[in-house]
Amino acid sequence: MNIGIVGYPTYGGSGVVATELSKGLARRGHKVHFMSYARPHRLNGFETNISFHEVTINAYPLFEYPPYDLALASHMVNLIEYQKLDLLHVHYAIPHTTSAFLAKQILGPKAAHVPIITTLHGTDITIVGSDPSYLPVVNFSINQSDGVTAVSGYLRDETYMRFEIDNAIEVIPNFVDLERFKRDAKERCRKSIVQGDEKIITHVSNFRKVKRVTDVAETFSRVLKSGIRAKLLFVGDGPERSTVEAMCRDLGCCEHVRFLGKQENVEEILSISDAFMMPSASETFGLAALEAMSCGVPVISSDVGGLPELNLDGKTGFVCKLGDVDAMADRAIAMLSNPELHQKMQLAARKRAEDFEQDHVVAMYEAYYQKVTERLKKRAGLTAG
Ligand code: GMT
Repeated sequence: MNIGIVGYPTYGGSGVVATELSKGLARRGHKVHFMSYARPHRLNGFETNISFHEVTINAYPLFEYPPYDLALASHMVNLIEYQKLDLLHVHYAIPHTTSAFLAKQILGPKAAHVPIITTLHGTDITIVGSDPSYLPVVNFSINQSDGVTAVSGYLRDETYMRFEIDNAIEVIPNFVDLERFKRDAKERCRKSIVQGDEKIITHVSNFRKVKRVTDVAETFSRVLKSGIRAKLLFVGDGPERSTVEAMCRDLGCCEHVRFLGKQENVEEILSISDAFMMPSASETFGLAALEAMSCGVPVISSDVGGLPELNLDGKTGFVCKLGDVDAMADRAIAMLSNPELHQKMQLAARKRAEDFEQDHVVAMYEAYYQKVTERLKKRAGLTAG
């Protein structure tokens, strides 16, 4: 198929899923046209069958906020028409789904056979999309999509609860490349961070408030106080970074904490980590946790959103009440001080990650594309008849 994919290029799960899905589809012989305002960080080399189309937004003195959604819709019109797209798959509803609807309206009968599929990822439903300033447009646009998927059962249910949705929402979970994200002794790399039996606790995020990075620091400080020797690695960057740095100073644990910033090859760090922390206030799936689990790293997470679907409490790690840093520290201490339990959880984490194997999930998307395309064709046939 000739597939148009739209996603955000920034460090964040929806952009990673859109990019990795593009690569997976391309490997299966499809031609993929990726549209965004910048090249996503995981689409950094030449990929057979993938073309990147940068959506440029021309500045004009009148515009304080240049209308990206319109520039994107124009781009979609061109690609549907001149690249003869068979399907348009947008990741994150705002504003991608609305731009796709507009593009299809503009092309009329010329695009009637081109399905629009929206994948809902998270705050496009739970935070931004539910805001009254966007809700009616998001609700309308989702209903205009020919197919809708959500990355977890939780997100599907939440979408039905918050919006008035006429469409069936199919759950297609996020996925991981098990070959890339795997355990690796890498003793040299480990030794550059820790000594002897010291443990590595890792957190990866874009440091938005919703990630509760300060809970990570508080939990870590309690782990250190228990006598466990450990280092905390913060990977990523974002608005809460300076707050958490100050907190580490106040807690007196700075010398055991390293801020590594944005990393291209996050798997190198995950593959030598002993525990991963995701104490988020909202998380529809938790792709970063899945990547850690694939590297055999048990996850200590909050109990919100889709996290309990992924991280199985007491098996692949621990699921604790949101904000309960004492519980998170207790669980981390119990696991890191018990080698047998730790190893059992490491194996279980990897095993659980295998349920989300990349090719298997890409094939689910492929099957869904077929289903939606057939349905649209049938509908068009019935209308014509
Ligand atoms: O919705 C967001 O906050 C942004 C989005 C992203 O681009 O990072 O994250 C969501 O989508 C990811 C990929 O499907 C999920 O793994 C994340 O759990 C989800 N984030 C939230 O729900 C906060």
